[in-house]
Amino acid sequence: MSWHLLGAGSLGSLWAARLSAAGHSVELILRNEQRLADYLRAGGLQVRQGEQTLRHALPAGLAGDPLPIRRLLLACKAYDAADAIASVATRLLPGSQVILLQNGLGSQQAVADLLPHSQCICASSTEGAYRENDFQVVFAGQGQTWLGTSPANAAPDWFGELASAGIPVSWVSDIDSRLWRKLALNCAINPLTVLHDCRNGVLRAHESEVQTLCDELCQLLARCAPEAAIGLHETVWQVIDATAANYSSMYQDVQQGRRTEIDYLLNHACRSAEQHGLPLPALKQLQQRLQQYLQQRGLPCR
Ligand code: NAD
Ligand code: KPL
Repeated sequence: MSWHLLGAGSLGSLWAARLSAAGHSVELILRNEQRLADYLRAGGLQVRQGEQTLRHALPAGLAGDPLPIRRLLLACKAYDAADAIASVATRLLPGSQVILLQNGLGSQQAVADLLPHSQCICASSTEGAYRENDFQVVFAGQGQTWLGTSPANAAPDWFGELASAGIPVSWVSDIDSRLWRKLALNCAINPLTVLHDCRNGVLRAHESEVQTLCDELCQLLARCAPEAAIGLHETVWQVIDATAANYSSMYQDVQQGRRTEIDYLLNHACRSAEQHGLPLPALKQLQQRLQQYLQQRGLPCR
């Protein structure tokens, strides 16, 4: 059974390369004729890990191609997910399965609403990859990816193929809770690294600010995903220490003038707090400061 990949960027290329190297058929769906021509000229996807660079000449096509899709990996940014899926919706067979690799929350529901006849599988990943050039990806950090459905279902029969292709995956029954936990970590760390213009580790110097945000995020999690609140403060500090020398993904997006995923992280947290009638002043103020900062740099604040 073949896989299709929509969103041949950092994380998606990493998945496609491993599946293909393990003998699975994978076809890329590229955005337009120009991207397809660029890809064909590049001669495939290139993935570098340490000293080793491998090229994977995977077949590629466009969203409008006629072949039906049974298994799709959606690996674009959260803000592109709904438009991307709409472009292939008519090709998805009834009962098809779609893995959603987006960080944050909100895009998964938007996609699921467009696909009433497919099964959407959400993912939360701590793997790290970045693009050096078009179709050239660096595998920068080992990690883990948790997958599951909401409401919980058994793992699909092909799930073992992912692990045997070397993708470190676990099937979980609490994917919502894991997505909320990751969202909370990202809300406690990423916006502050942007506003203080710093690496993650420097947040040790802003301890009370981080603690206040964690207090409020715990109040929000208590309403939305109570298990995700357990030990949040400790985990935030562990992540800050373990990634002290790194710049957060949001920091890197801003530095490179790229749109951030704020709408699926901090904005989503603030919207959810409002829906629950929960006043979270520090989180709200953080959102206002970050939105102002982004606006001043000509970047979208959603
Ligand atoms: P990326 O920007 O490197 O890749 C996204 C790709 O999707 C791009 O190549 C873009 O051209 C393509 N795309 C967008 N819309 C499209 C469309 N309509 N048709 C075809 N292609 C389209 O992004 P990424 O870093 O791989 O991140 C993807 C998601 O995974 C994000 O939500 C991110 O937060 C999450 N994530 C990334 C990492 C990482 O290390 N890169 C780690 C964990 C989670
Ligand atoms: O996920 C992260 C990111 O940079 O997006 C960490 C390292 C956890 C910081 O929030």
